[in-house]
Amino acid sequence: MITDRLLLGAHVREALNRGQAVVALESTIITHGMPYPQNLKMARSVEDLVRKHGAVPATIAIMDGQMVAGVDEAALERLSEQGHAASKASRRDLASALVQGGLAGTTVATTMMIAAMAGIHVFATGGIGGVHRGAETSFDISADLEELSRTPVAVVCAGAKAILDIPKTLEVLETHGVPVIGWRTDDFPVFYSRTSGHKLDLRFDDVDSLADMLHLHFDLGLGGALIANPVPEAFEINRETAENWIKAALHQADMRGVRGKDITPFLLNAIFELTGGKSLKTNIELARSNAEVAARIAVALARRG
Ligand code: PSU
Ligand code: MN
Repeated sequence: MITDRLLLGAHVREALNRGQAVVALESTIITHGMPYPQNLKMARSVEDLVRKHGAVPATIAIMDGQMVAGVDEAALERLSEQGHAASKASRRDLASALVQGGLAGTTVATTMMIAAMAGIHVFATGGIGGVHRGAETSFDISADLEELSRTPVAVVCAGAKAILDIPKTLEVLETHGVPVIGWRTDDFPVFYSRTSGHKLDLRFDDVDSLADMLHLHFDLGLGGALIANPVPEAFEINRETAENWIKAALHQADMRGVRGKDITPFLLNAIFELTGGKSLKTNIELARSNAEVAARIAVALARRG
């Protein structure tokens, strides 16, 4: 039974029972996306922002044989301290991570799955996985994209890191029928930078119209949706600078032959080190901004029942 393995935090269970707004948050960003202790600080501050905007935060992780939606403060600390010593669980790893026990950070794909099982339909993250550069030979396409096509959760992100091939990522999302919605933008953002030069066909500027659209999308059984919220201007890094970081990180990965599930964490860490931590400030601020937008959407969706 799923219910034996799914544990809802008391605050999350109550909110869901009352039909209140809940926002899911992922944990691979904590275990594999940022170093300690900044990861813990980010995780707490993102939860606080969700609360401040009227929703209940549900950070999702795999802990000691259970899928937990709404981890407590002690669990946030454990996840942050373990970092890369925890495993990284995407869809294919879910059952084995549960059987193995211990801690696993959930990627966007697994966080969506667990959120949907719990009855949560809005999720905030930093950046999603996508089609990697060179995918035409490596076939490296994140399971996040397929999950978006089938699982009814709206994922608010700052686009995708330009460590990915952005046009191919957008093409795969289109093939899978995933709406990619610009939140107050016409241009797909690329994590550190507000624009990529790749235009989006869908744009929403007010939260009520977006909630109407999402409500119908879920009602029709059309799977998930991606909401792209550009990093706040004050923290933006220009595209050339970010591109130089990324090229250097990709070069390192290539030299060391990093592959598979290790590539995304490797690149994130390489960029952190290359920039002497400068990339981290932007990373944290965009996660915070996404949490705020997600909370507002969740509140509007909760009103629609
Ligand atoms: N991109 C980021 N930060 C992250 C991730 C991606 O800028 O922390 C994490 C997310 O959890 C995402 C996962 O779901 O990496 C994708 O991994 P992969 O490419 O192995 O599917
Ligand atoms: Mn991959």
